[in-house]
Amino acid sequence: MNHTEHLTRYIANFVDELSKSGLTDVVISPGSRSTPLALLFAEHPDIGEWIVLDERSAAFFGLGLAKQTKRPVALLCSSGTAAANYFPAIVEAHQSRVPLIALTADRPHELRDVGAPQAIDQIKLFGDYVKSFHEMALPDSSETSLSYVRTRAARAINQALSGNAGPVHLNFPFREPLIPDFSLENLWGEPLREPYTIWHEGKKKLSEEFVKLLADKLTSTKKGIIVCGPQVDEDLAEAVTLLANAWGVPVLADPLSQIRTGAHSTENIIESYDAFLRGGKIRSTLKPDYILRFGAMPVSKAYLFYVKENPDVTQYVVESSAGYREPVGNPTEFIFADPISLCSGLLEFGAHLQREESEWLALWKKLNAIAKTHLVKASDEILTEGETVKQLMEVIPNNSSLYVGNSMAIRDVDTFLLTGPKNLRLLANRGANGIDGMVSSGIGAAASGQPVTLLLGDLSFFHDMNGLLAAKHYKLNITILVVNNNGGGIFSFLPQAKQEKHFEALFGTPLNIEFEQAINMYGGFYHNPMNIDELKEALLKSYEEKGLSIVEVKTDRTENLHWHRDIWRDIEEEILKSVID
Ligand SMILES: Cc1ncc(C[n+]2csc(CCOP(=O)(O)OP(=O)(O)O)c2C)c(N)n1
Ligand SMILES: [Mg+2]
Repeated sequence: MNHTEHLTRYIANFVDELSKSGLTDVVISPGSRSTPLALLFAEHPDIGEWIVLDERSAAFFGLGLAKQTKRPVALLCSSGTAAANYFPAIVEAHQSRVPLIALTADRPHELRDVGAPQAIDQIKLFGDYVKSFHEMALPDSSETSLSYVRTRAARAINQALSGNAGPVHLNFPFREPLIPDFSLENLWGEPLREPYTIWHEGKKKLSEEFVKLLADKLTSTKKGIIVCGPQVDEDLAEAVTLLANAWGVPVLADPLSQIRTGAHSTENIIESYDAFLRGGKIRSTLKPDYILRFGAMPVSKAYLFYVKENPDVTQYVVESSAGYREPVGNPTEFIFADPISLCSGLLEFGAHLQREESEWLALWKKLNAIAKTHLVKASDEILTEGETVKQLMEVIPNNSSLYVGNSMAIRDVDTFLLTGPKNLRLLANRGANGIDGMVSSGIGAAASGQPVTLLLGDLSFFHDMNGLLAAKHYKLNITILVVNNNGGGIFSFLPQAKQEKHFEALFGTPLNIEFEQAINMYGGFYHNPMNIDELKEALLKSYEEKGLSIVEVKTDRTENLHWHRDIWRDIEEEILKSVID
């Protein structure tokens, strides 16, 4: 057997096993060393490929697609700095538990560390940010090698998905020539063969005895709270709200919890806690007996203060597999169990205890109602940042996804995503909170074919304008709402804002550029609404348009700061006057 046949059979078996293990999408960046994988991916009938030139953008595109589809996505690039450009998305995938399979091509071993072109040390390039790294053997098509390469493909998918999902990295050394031979008989191996390796993994469950003990303990107190932080399982909403309703406790729901909106009961959901927990006196009045949290730590800083101020309150943090997501440092009981089964177990054992609405629950609901009244108060015609997000929530289509950028975007969504029946999926890169890769992530999510709106700030948009190319290239439908306050608006809320001499240069960092020209370059529709009616109209139009639509709202950072502070002050004043004294 010659070199080409060894190479072809080895890589064809690898690609085929990825497909048999559930891989449907690969994001490929062009390069020579990765040729065998690129060509065989392109040739495989059941794997779709997305070609994205810039590897940094390609990896975020894959991340967005994997987040939206909840399926693993493979990334393929050439050797050298190409691979290093995957790093930010790998970090985000690790921290937000997204299954990515990074496949990097490499020089063969004799060309490493000898001054060969485009050669860097790719061994364990992503350090501990991947769940596993494996240096693949050189291509060979002996039976042993084909069984090895299939096993490695299946293991990569399993490792990416099992427990807390995350990225894995396989590094492929290739010798030239790199072109496979598609004409080989049985290119993909035995056509009807089952997957090479199959895993069966169960959900974690605690003993009935423990669940009963926990239910007894929690229902023996009156002032519990359930908190739902960022998490992706849509089915949790039903289970957790049934429990909260039965126990008569409030559910503080983060915007990324998938619990604020939907067909489940939202009567005990508190969504405006970020606004009213800003007041120190209000926080101290709301001392809970316990906190039962599902998902990651919520976005809200006010909630973080609230937890910090109650170090003596037992926190129960539920993780479906494992993890330590308790940044406050309070004593915590971690519960590693499937959240939905845990809710139904707790409900079964503790259902008899609470029925009528407690004063505790009524108080939370009252504060929530006051905060909401201020937040939804009809404003004048000025298109503030808050108003922009509020309007978006009104017109965003049912059964669609909202990908939210970091900085003020996620905070404004925290404020304005109010409970309601709309079926929305909320996505964000909150693993590492980067302002990088947001355009690519949103467009990657749109590559699933489902409708996506991306909301982000101007610096985040600028940071990843390269990402727009994929939308043009693949004619993907996406609405991108850019809140352009000409700089980093979030910094105006921080103590740095008082450093007037250096603030604009170091933190405000205005771009002073016209995005419209860039959008024309990528063939996008462009809207620049000047008031609330125009914004609504522009958004509705963007949902009708086929392809890339950008709605740019120009706002003012200082005005935004005052607007937020005024509302928070009004909410606190009213609560202190009418509810808590
Ligand atoms: C990759 C990366 N670089 C820098 C930061 C620090 N950072 C946080 S918010 C922010 C400004 C974001 O500005 P913009 O996207 O316009 O949002 P705004 O604050 O105006 O809402 C920066 C630079 C970060 N989070 N990630
Ligand atoms: Mg900005």
